[in-house]
Amino acid sequence: MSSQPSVDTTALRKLQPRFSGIESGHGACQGCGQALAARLVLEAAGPDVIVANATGCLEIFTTPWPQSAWNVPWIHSLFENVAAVAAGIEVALRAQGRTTRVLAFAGDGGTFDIGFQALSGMLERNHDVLFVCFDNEAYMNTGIQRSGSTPHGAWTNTSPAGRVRQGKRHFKKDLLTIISAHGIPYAATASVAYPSDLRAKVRRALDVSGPSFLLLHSPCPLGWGHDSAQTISVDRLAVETGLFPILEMERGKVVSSMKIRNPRPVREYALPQFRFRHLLMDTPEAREELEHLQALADANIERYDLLSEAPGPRDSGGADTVRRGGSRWG
Ligand SMILES: Cc1ncc(C[n+]2csc(CCOP(=O)(O)OP(=O)(O)O)c2C)c(N)n1
Ligand code: SF4
Ligand SMILES: [Mg+2]
Repeated sequence: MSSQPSVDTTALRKLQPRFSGIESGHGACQGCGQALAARLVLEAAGPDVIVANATGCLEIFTTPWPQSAWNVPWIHSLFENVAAVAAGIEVALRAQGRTTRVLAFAGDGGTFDIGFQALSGMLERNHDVLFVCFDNEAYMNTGIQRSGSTPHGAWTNTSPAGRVRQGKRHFKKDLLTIISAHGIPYAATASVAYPSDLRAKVRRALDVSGPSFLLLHSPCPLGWGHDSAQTISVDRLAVETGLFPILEMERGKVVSSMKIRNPRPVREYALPQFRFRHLLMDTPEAREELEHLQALADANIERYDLLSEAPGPRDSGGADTVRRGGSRWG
């Protein structure tokens, strides 16, 4: 009989998160960035919250009737009105003198596109709600259709790649700038590849009084076509290429950014993903589109002054990342 290594379960338990807002056993795909992202947001927000959740993958995979993976009060809204539902909850809680915080969760389709009108109204009316957009850059729940957030050149079922066109023809909508034009107290971007940064931003957003917004890059192995074990490494590359800048804004002004110590070419980001596979072919059209994507990444780096040679407390080459074994939860 082989001897088993002894496991100190008490020590292991101490390494587990203090509060888990979403239980395991839900139906997300393996390696789903959104499932990890939602867990991290709730870990930071704590139990005294109410979540309003727009239709989309997160809502579907956590609530197959009659089960629920949520450990917090949770309500499913329509695809388009989660911000209005959250605003109503916030007003009711305020009228009751309660301090419970309200979170609105939506995908990129429910934020950039169909839910934008309700979101803009919620920000303009100054509701004390944290709106989190889980950005997986397409309408995943209904079978990978392009959204306003899908990056230029990416394949989806409604932005096909072939002889006539090379994936999506339009740019990813610059939502953060549109949000910041509302002059809200706090808006930020974050990535599941940098969990400490992500959790700190959730706490910061909940500390401010008034509306706050978090754009959370959340890889989708099914829709992006990467291996489910590569979710974190792919999202690190989204940051390290400059394609997804990590920023904080207060009242419309950028107040901090995650510096890139070792910028990577977009080819490296595209390589593990099916949705960019056509851009790596040896044709003039593919080369041109890849150059275009690189130019977009370079423009972000320049616009937000993202390059840094020195290691800093918040740089993309730092230690803040998810590691196998979960030893960094705390
Ligand atoms: C008014 C309306 N139109 C279309 C749908 C169908 N629908 C449900 S979820 C979804 C896609 C959601 O995409 P996104 O918000 O990006 O979330 P994801 O599934 O990618 O996480 C669509 C089109 C709907 N429920 N309601
Ligand atoms: S389709 Fe994508 S977003 Fe939806 S559960 Fe699967 S990995 Fe997650
Ligand atoms: Mg989506």
